[in-house]
Formats: sequence, structure tokens, C-alpha cells
Amino acid sequence: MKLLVTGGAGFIGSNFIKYIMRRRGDLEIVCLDKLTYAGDLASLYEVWDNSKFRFVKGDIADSGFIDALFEKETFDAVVNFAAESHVDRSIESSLDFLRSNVLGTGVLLDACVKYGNIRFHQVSTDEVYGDLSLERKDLAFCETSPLRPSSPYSSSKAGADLLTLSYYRTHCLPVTISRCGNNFGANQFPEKLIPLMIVKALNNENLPLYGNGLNVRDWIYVEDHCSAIETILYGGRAGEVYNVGANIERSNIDVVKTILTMLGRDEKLITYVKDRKGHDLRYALDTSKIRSKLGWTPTVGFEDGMDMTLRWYLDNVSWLNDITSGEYVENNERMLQKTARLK
Ligand code: NAD
Ligand code: TDX
Repeated sequence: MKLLVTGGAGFIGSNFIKYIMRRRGDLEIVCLDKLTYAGDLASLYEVWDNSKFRFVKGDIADSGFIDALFEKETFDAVVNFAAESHVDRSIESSLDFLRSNVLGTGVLLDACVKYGNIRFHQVSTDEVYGDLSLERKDLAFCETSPLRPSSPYSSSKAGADLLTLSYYRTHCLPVTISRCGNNFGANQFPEKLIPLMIVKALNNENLPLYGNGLNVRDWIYVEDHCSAIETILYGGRAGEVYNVGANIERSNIDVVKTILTMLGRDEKLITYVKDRKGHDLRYALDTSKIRSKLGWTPTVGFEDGMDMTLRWYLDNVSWLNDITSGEYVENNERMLQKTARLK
């Protein structure tokens, strides 16, 4: 089986490639990534020299490029991680989000129809449902909840979800969608809450909490997300949406205090800053569908996951330094050139 994984140089995509290649030796993986600021080839060191792995630099929204790729290669399935993923950046400007997240998904879907009804999995987010109030702890989003995204990022992901489902209805394309909560783990770009706070705490800098810090996110260890995608890819039903989560709800202030305690740093480093515009209050997912229909369950709790995550960042300070200094961009170039010379 040959799998096209888009956005595989990013946080979750790179974890997914490493995870699935460890588990399924028969799989051939082509990783396609544009290498935006969020793309880091060092995250793929573990598989880089594996004969069943290949990296292709390219843009999912470039239809000429995607057409040529699908003309040359025969894919059995596509897993689409490629996206602009940071809410704060989408508030500054939404155009890159529309291009990569909506147009890019459309280009991939067209290619899947044109080149033989190829199985397509869209990696989506709980943010497409909008938010829940902090008071109603009994509420959680299920797959049939209405889509009410709040940010340009989540709107673009909701657009991509609707487009994906329309290809099932219109073209009978075998699509599935997973909607997952906030991921944490190794190789996450330090613009997102957990790795950003780790970097700040390690440098004894102030940790900027938006608003009152009481917003709640539904967290999942990244490898549990990867196992859910594997489960859906192999056992999911075409045309279906599956929520993915570990029912780990934590307020931002709790997450930040956990990091400070684990790193032995003072809570005085916490600084309350201006709130994010349109800041979603609470996410919570009802994940009974994937658990009952596909038998999937998460395996990592919050404390164990945070322990593994913090250990990983402490053991990989050079990775963090390369990202924060911008050195990773030159490293990407070096890895691409080395591979080109070997061909
Ligand atoms: P990320 O920003 O770390 O990685 C995204 C990757 O996509 C990068 O390598 C980037 O270079 C690549 N990319 C962006 N635009 C591209 C384009 N036009 N063509 C090809 N490659 C492109 O993101 P992430 O956190 O790994 O998220 C991956 C996916 O999972 C996204 O679709 C995101 O919406 C979704 N998701 C993320 C989370 C989370 O907590 N991080 C939760 C649920 C869903
Ligand atoms: O400096 C910060 N201070 C702060 O208080 C940052 C970066 C974030 N926050 C808050 C905002 C959110 O309530 O922490 C929470 C988490 O923020 P992010 O890490 O930016 O994640 P979020 O906005 O929840 O979105 C994430 O989860 C769903 C991912 O970025 C998305 O790609 C995914 O779809």
C-alpha cells in the first residue's frame, strides 16, 4: 500500500509518519510538504533513510504540481495533514489559511477523483464546532453538532470538511474525516501553548496567558491521535466523521502551572496578557462513536503525556534552539540537497 501523507514535516504529520512506519512495515510513504515556517525535516530524521519513505517538496494548492505527482505515482490513500494551523496567525491574515486549508483540500480531492477514486482522509479539528460555555460542563460536541467555527482558521477547516463530505455525496469518493482536540507531544512548533510555555519557562521568561487563563481545551497525546487516524484509515466507513479525543479537559492556567511545577519554575513567571480576539471558551468532544464503532481508545493520560513531552523537549534542546534561532530553515535546505545529490 502506498500512502501520500501531506503536511508530514509538521508536528502531527511527522509523528504520524514515524508511528505508522514503526507499525506497518509494508507501507510505502510519500510525504508531501510545502515547508512553510512550520515544516521541519529534522522531525523526520528517524525515517529519512528508510527505503520505503520519500519526501517531496510541494504545495497542495498547486493543481499543476499535484496533477503531475498523481500522474507519476499510484497512491492507494491520501492522509491530508497539510494546513496553516495557528489560530493567532489566522487572526492577523486569513488568506494563507483559505489557500492551503480550503483550496488545497479541493485540489487533493479532485486528484483523488481523477486518478482512480483514491481513499482520502481529512485531518480536521474540534474547533469546527465552535465553543461551549464554561458553566455547562455536561455538554460536549458530537459528530452531528452544527459547525459554528469562530476563527478564520477554524472556518477554513470547516470549509474543508464540508468540501470533503461533498465529494462523498457527489463523486462517491471514499472519504473519512477525524476531528481531534488539542494535541501535545514531541516536535510541536513553539508557537502553540505547551511548547511555547516550555521554552519560556526554560529561559526564565514571562509566560503569556491570554485573558484570565480559564479557557478550557480538550487535550490528547499526539500518538493517540496517530493511532486514531490509523484506525479510521483501515477500518473507518466512507462518508463518516469521527471525533477523536482523550477526554482530558484542562484550563490553560492548569496546563501552565503543571509545566512550571514539572520544570521546577516559579508561578510568578505567569503574566496575564490581552485576550485573543474571539477566544473560544471551552472545547469538549463526545468520542463515543470511534470508541464503539471502531474499538479505538486513547492510552496516554495527561500527566504521563506531559511527562513524556517535557522529557522530550529537555532531551532535544538543540531541536528547540534550531527552531527558535531559525537554523532549521537551513537544515531543511541541507537535507533536501543531500537527498537530491544521492538520487
Ligand atoms: P503544523 O502547522 O505543525 O504542520 C502543518 C504542516 O503542513 C507543515 O509542515 C507545513 O509546512 C505544511 N503545509 C502547510 N501548508 C501547506 C501546503 N499548502 N502544501 C503542503 N504542505 C503545507 O500543524 P499540526 O499541528 O501538525 O496540524 C496538522 C493538521 O492537524 C492540520 O490540518 C490541523 O488543522 C490539524 N489539527 C491540529 C491539531 C493540533 O492540536 N495541533 C488538532 C486537531 C487537528
Ligand atoms: O501564548 C499563548 N497564550 C495562551 O494563553 C498561546 C499561544 C495560547 N494561549 C491559549 C489560547 C488557547 O486557549 O492557549 C490555548 C491553546 O492555544 P493554541 O496552542 O494556540 O491552540 P488552539 O488555539 O486551542 O488551537 C489548537 O488546537 C486545535 C491548534 O493550534 C489547532 O491547529 C487545532 O486545530
